[in-house]
Amino acid sequence: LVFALSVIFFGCNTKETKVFAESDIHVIPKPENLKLKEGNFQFNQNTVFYVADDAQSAAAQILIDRFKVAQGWDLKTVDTEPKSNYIQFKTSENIEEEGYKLMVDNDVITIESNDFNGFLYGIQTLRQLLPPAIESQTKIADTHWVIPNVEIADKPRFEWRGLMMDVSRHFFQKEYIKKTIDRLAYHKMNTFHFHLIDDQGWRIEIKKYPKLTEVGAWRVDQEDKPWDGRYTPELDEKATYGGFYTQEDIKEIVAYAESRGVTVVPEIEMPAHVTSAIASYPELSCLEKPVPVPSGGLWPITDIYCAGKDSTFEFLEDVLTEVMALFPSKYIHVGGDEATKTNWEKCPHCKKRMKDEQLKSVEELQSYFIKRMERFISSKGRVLIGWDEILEGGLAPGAAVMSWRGVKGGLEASEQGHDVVMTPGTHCYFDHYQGPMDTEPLAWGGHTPVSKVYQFDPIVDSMSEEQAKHVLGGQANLWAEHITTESHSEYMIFPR
Ligand code: TNX
Repeated sequence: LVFALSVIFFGCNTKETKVFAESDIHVIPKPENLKLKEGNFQFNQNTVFYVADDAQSAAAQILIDRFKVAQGWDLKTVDTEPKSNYIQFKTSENIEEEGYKLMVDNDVITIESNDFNGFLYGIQTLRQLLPPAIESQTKIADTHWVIPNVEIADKPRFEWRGLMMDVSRHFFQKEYIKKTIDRLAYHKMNTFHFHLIDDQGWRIEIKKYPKLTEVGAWRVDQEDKPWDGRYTPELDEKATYGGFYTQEDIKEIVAYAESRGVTVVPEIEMPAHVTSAIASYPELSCLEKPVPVPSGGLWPITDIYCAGKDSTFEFLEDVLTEVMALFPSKYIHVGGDEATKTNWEKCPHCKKRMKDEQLKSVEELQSYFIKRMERFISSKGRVLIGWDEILEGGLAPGAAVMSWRGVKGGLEASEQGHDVVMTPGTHCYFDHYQGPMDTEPLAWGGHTPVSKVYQFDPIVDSMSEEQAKHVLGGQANLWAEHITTESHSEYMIFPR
């Protein structure tokens, strides 16, 4: 009987009246202003999205797609105003970048914004107000798609809200990258930092240098055993672990991210963390000796790009030219971290470079390296960003800094007038433990529970107002030396 009645109930699409309390609302991150009102809005198969342009219908599409999968409905967009039961979009010049206003009433929902991300975030808030079943990957029966009447006004505090994923130490499939980007957008994050290169694997197809992925993308699978620091070239033919993204894959990922208001910032590491490149083209290093792509992730590895040979810079400019054609992002990340410079001290090419350029130390040689790349990147209208080591020995004025060794680098960079993204290891490293070590999967070390992450503020107390203006925002980093599966990655990223 209950079954029969519910069939009739749903079949007739009766309006559900539900009384909501504030504690029923779980929008993450918490909106700046939220007012719960009386009444509610119920979605049904006749609900339509009233849109005026492509940006609005692209935002609507995100929720239309969810209703399709979770309920089997084909909700429509329309361009004339319906009488009732619709979501309308209004362009409002008074709303700040990426901000939005959401008004939910009994018969109509209004999303106001001045840009695509704002409309999208209004939609993401609806997605979060709906019952969790809206996230289902299969068709769900018996759900009342009812949400409370609310008034929400929200805008981001920072323009850079990022997550970095290291796809070198662990190769993540394209579909998983897209899924992660969708979840970033769900949480109104807008930047995906793609750590494509590291010692343990080169992960992006470069047409001019095919060996980067023929050789550099593959290694012996020893993820369970950290690398012992010895090169064992005889293992090369067993190098079957790895993978890479073709240029078509990259285009697909970038387009998918764009449809979700997420910018993909590529990272092409230099001058260190590049054994995978040296394994492919040994002439890139000072030693010019063949090496295999190492497993595990123990640092330090001392073989890095030669800073003396012009051919190194030609190679990097060629690589970056292909990379910039694929990624429209304003920022291009060049790594710059943890460069052991012992080879540079002995290399005749590097010594000559230091003499010719009147450089007094290998730190100044690294600064020369990064400044030279900065000239190239800025000549293409992009902005160089790198890990805080790029400050050592001086940095080109236009470059931006990612502060990872605590907030020190960020303080120094912002003092010097550089823009900064804060990602201190203490709060933003999701390769750290989040609970008692004896109950957790192997992690890099450190203890970074969700409560600590929640205390993270990209603006440091001791900053002047001028410095604070240079803080673009914050970012979480998932380094993957110890990550072996997608579900393990999920566990480390969420809920932090
Ligand atoms: C340092 S953070 C690195 C990474 C490691 C990470 C492990 C940074 C710029 N470099 O290569 O994966 O520590 O936590």
